[in-house]
Amino acid sequence: MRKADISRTTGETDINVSLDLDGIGKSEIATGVGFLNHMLDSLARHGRFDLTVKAVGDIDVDDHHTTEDVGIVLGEAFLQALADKRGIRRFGSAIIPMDEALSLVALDFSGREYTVFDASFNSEKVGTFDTELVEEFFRGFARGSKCNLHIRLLDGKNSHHCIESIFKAFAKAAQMAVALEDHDDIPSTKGVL
Ligand SMILES: [Mn+2]
Repeated sequence: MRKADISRTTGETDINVSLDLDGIGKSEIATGVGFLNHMLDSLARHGRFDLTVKAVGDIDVDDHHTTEDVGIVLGEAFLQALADKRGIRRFGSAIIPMDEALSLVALDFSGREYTVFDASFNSEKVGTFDTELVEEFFRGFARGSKCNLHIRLLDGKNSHHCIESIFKAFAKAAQMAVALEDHDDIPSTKGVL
């Protein structure tokens, strides 16, 4: 069963994540940050992960700690659910449009954190959400999951579309990378990931 349940409490946030990599895309998301809820719902749906995220953070300050920490804990859930990564495809990538926006995401559950984030947005906010937090979320995910994550916004105008295309591309890339192949090996020449 490729599942994980992780709870993490700090002085800034209290986060619970349940993840089933072999789910059907159902989600229960309550982070207190509306746009982040919308993106995590999209991630579960398009990656076909079953995902529960409950977060209580210091959103009276701003959405920074909650967004970053949800990224970290979600990453930790992927790491735990993948266990020794036996049989997985390991690499995944997707180029996904949303109207005029177009995003590329490539990732490798390599066991080593590295993030390249090449996207800038035309507006500082979507709703009440600061668009600069998208990068914080994905840097957190790479840290928690120990993955190599490349994100490029190739085109786009509307910030909501741009960010949503990134999350959808991330969902499809992650779905591809965690997929089980027809072998029982750990996909590394080192024999460990
Ligand atoms: Mn939307």
